Parts: sequence; C-alpha cells; structure tokens
Amino acid sequence: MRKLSSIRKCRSCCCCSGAEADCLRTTSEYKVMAEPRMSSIDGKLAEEFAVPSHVEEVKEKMTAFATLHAAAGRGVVLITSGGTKVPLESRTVRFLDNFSSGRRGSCSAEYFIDSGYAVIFLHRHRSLYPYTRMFSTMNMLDALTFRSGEGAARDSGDVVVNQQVLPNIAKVLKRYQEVKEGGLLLPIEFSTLSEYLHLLKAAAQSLNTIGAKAMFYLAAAVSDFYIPASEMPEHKIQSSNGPLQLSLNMVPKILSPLVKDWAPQAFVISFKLETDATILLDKARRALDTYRHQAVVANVLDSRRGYVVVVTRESKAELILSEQDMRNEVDIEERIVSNLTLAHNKFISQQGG
Ligand code: 9Z3
Repeated sequence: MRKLSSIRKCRSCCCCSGAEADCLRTTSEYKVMAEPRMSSIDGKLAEEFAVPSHVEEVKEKMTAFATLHAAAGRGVVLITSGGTKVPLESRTVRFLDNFSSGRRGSCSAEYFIDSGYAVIFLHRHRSLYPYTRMFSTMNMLDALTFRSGEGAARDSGDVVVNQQVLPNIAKVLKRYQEVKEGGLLLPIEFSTLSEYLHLLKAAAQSLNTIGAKAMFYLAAAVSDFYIPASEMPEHKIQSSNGPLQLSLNMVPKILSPLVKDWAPQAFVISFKLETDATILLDKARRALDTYRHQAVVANVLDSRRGYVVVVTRESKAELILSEQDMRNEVDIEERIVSNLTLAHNKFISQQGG
C-alpha cells in the first residue's frame, strides 16, 4: 500500500465537489492524487467501478416499463433499498457493508403502488421485499401443516397453510397477485456498490424518457468509500502479512449528475441518515443546497421507525407515530409516501405536465 503524505489532495471529495486542486484536507481517509482526475463522474464510473454485464438489458426493461406506465397515466417511482456491499478483493471473501434491512424501501413500495404508481424496486439481493417482508422472520416450515393432522396425512403430501401462524396470508397474497398481474412492480437486484451505481445511472436515463412523471426515492444505504477496481487485490488478502491497513477513496456524489444530467426533469428525493440528531437537519439542508433536488427525508438510526422529517427548500414536515400508532402497527412509510405523492403531483402541475 502506498504511503500517504502529510498533506493530501483528494480525488473528488464531498468538501471540494470535485475541484480537488483547491482541496487540501488533511484527514486520513483521502489518498494521494497520483494521476490526473477523471474529467467527469461518467468517466470515473466506467473506469473505477466494474460494469455489470446485464446493465443494457436491464436498462431496456426499465425504459419499456416506464414508457408503458406513463402512457397509462401513472407516475413511475424508482425506489432504492438495502445496503451496498464494497468488496476488498476481486475474488471477494471480505467486504464492507452498509446497514439497511430494506424495510423502508419495501414497505414504501407497497404504499406507492396503493397510491397509483408503478414501482421499479432496485434493491439489495435478499433484503426485504414488498409483501413477503411481512413474513420475513418466519420459518416457512412452521407456517405449513398437513390438512388433517397426524398419521396418514403426513404421507399424502396434502400440505396447507397454518392459519394460526399466518392469519392474514390470504389478504397479502391477493394484493401480491393483483400487483403481479398488473405488472406494477419491476424488481432489479444489486449487491455491490458498483452494481448499484451503474444500475442507478441506467434507471435514471430510462426514467428521463417520462420527464416529470418520474420520481426517485433513494432510500438505499450507500457506501461513501470504495476501493477502485484497478487497486483491488485479486486474491484473498493474507493475514500472514500482518495487520491490514485500508485506504479507501471517496465515492463520487452520484446525486449530482442524476439531478443535473441524467434525469433533470424528475422529482428526486434523497434520504439522510445520521446517528447524531443534532446535525441531521443541517445536513439535510446542505444536501438540498448542493444538489438542488426536491426533498430530503431525514432520519436518525434509532428512531427511524417512528420519526422522520421531510425537508424541502421551503418547508419542513415532521412525521411522527404516536404510541397508539405503534401499537396499531401503523407504518410511518404510509405518511412519508402520502406527503411525497402530494408534493410530486404539485410538481407535475407546475411543470405543466
Ligand atoms: C435511509 O436513511 C433509510 O431510511 C434507512 C432505512 C437505511 C435508515 P431500513 O432499510 O433503514 O428500514 O432498515 N437511507 C439512506 C441512508 C444513506 O446511506 N444515506 C447517505 C447519507 O445519509 C447518502 S444520501 O449520507
């Protein structure tokens, strides 16, 4: 690993927004600028993040999906959900992960569909999924039983759902099948940060074809740090070489080209996650100022299920679940989606759509 000098210039960090010639941050997380910076985020994406082989195929699917639903008068929302994985080796044994169960994204997808939207669900492989999320903690075999209990029934293969274990399965199954038959949900999976970034770019370019009818709801927990493909060791890092020192680059701020270049007419919502509540609103406002998108949903890790703030340049709406709401298992996502679909409708009419 290269030795770091005491004064470091970053490649493209959050403090200098890519104008790194002026950036003299001395914090340890930035690497020496050894070679000239890529001219754009597009270039950096192509060069430093492995392109998934199926990206063009997925892009065609997303474009067809968006065109079809927009022609039918529906809004189309791209939801990102779950955490990204950052490999430390090309033949990956170890990786860094970002925390997210995928509940926010999967639950929101259901409420968007109920509100008349078609949903592209860009989610981390095996994170929570719309509808099935409700049964995610269940052991499938505990939910099944033989129709007539003991003995011969066990050999007949006549298996039914145990209604005591899954009381509302019929209701959820009915809705799931309606959504599937209506073609209202397009699931796309990612695991690594590279896959996430390339698929998000493809999604943005696909949704650009439907202008202001497109919404981006970026709830995924995305790593801020990565190892460029060119600097990643191929094989498993050997512990016999002693303690491991990692030097990670800053991930390019993807929101910037998304809002400015890839989908400039769309309604874009990012999420801001903090563990320190005192800096949350300031960070949310700063993101709005920097990227000039429409809204930030701000939340604190420990209270995210019951409290979020939807921040726009003009307003701040606190959405809070009461203890009674919690007992009744109200989803805060229902309120987030209601707030944002109203704002999106207003946005569409302002754009003359
Ligand atoms: C969020 O803040 C989501 O609300 C959660 C949802 C990840 C907290 P769960 O999936 O949790 O229901 O378990 N997402 C955005 C997280 C993020 O990475 N934000 C970055 C930041 O805050 C980039 S915008 O700086």
